[in-house]
Amino acid sequence: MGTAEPQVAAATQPQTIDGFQLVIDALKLNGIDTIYGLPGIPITDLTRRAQAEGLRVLAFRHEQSAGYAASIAGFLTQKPGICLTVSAPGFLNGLNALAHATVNCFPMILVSGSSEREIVDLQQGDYEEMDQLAIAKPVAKAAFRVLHAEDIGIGIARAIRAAVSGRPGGVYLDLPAKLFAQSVEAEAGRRSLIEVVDPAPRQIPAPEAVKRALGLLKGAKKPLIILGKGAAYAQADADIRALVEKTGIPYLPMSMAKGLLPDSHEQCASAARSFVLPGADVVMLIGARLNWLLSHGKGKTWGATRAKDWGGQKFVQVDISPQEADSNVRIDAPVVGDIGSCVSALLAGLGADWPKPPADWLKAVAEKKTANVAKMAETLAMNPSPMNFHSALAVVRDVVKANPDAMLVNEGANALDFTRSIVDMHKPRKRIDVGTWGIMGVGMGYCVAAAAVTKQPVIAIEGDSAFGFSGMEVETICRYQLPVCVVVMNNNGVYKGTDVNPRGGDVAPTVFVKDARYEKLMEAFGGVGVYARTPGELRKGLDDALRSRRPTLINAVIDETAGTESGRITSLNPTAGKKK
Ligand code: ADP
Ligand code: TZD
Ligand code: MG
Repeated sequence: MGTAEPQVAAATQPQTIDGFQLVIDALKLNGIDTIYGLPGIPITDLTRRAQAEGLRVLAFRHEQSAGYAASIAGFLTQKPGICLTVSAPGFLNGLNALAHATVNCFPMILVSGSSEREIVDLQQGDYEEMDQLAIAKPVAKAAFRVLHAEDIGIGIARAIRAAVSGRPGGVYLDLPAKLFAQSVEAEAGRRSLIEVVDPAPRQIPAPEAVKRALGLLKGAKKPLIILGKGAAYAQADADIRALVEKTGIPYLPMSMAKGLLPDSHEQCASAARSFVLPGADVVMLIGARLNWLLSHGKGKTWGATRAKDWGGQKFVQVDISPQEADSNVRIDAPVVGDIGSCVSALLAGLGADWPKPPADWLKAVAEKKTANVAKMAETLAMNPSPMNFHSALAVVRDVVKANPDAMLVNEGANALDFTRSIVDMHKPRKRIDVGTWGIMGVGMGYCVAAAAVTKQPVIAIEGDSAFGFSGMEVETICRYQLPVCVVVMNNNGVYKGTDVNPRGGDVAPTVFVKDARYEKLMEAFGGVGVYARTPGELRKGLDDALRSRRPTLINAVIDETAGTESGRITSLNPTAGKKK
């Protein structure tokens, strides 16, 4: 008899939903399936409950790696990568990645728990007290804070739109601890969530802008196309290839645009870079900025006599940001819109009788390319002992060719520059690297995200210094049993291992412990360690790793004298008396 009463009471009790659940539901509603993060107050339960609700929660050893993972997941998927951190110190550890995402135009949302607003704002000394929103703003594309559970849906919708629409970037979302425990009536809570409709709307270029660009290209005697990582991000691969092939114009891929068309393509001018940049008269940039990586469109690289002078090329720039044009030199034909729409409009405008570029230009580019490829082949064929960057990377080049679906992660100085020029890419979005800032530390975070997102094997070519920034994440790689093979190009230091402290005592600042056994780090967590002193040993290690898909670290012993200061950008080092 008495049992009926409590049931009636339960039925009339309003059902509620808490802040934790609303965050999870909002993410799921928007197709987010993975969180990259590191638990702790106040978000530990969020990580647990997200996992229990079927989201993949990948927990890292340092928030910076989780952030880099989220940023590159954004690049690969066109959905915001989510990085979840605790307050103040965890937030700050993630901040570098947020800035990296913004600078590189990768969509990412850094979600951080934060402390009590009332105490933070009065600076009364709360646990991990910090005004995180204010600190995130200058490095984020947008930053939001949610104070009430009923606004979680709006907060997440705004963050998603800000991250992926227009020029993508890093967004900060501040979730104060109190929010998670707040409850709202379940039905109202559910109605407050937003499934974002068309988060990255197409932006169609103006017809007259397309016409202007085509007119300029048509009149060119020595045209060149430069593809950047914006073009890779856009996933308009077939149309980009068609545009390049139908115009017959030689093209240069920027680092992360390698493979958009296979590097072996006959129109690829990578091997003639220092010939085509100064030689071209009309250059079409597609998703590439004229920043330092392209010498700002000025100076000797572009055929000018003095460093600050413009080279005289005319530029077409295809970009989603209307403010990008004229940032460094005059852009004669800006085409503003999303790359998919722009490239398809350009293609449509080519018509049936588009003339190929003048034969003497194509011949000159081809000759330069053949000569440089032959020179490089000679260097690559040498087999010095100890190995140098070339003999080791000749092996990597062959392995990547045999495994074109594998992801290639790359960071370091010489380890970066030589890999970029020696290892051909065969498919789009397979190469991910240090990006616009030339940042060290992205490596292991990228490996985890690349494996999680693509399910393909990952090969990471890492300078020994670069690897050190995120080396502890080999535990993360082992924990999730990811098919990642890390190759540490071990030359005993930053650029080289040969510097000497003229005063004796401490070793030079660029030098590490000699012959460090990095492979044992992987073994410590159950992965495979390989010590490779010859190209044959390196080849075997890579082949075994790709076959077994077991976490592997190959310690590739490289001649410690082989590198150069700062790799290919020695000239950026300030030196006394140098005029810039
Ligand atoms: P890279 O370093 O490869 O030269 P950048 O990062 O300098 O490339 O340039 C990428 C450019 O691509 C940015 O200016 C960005 O605004 C643009 N971009 C990114 N995504 C898109 C897109 N979907 N459509 C058009 N432009 C885009
Ligand atoms: N810190 C961060 C976050 N990013 C950086 N780019 C640097 C420092 C400076 N830096 C470079 O630009 S490359 C590099 C550093 C420290 C490491 C180069 O050494 P490596 O590569 O072992 O990774 P190589 O093959 O020895 O040149
Ligand atoms: Mg090194």
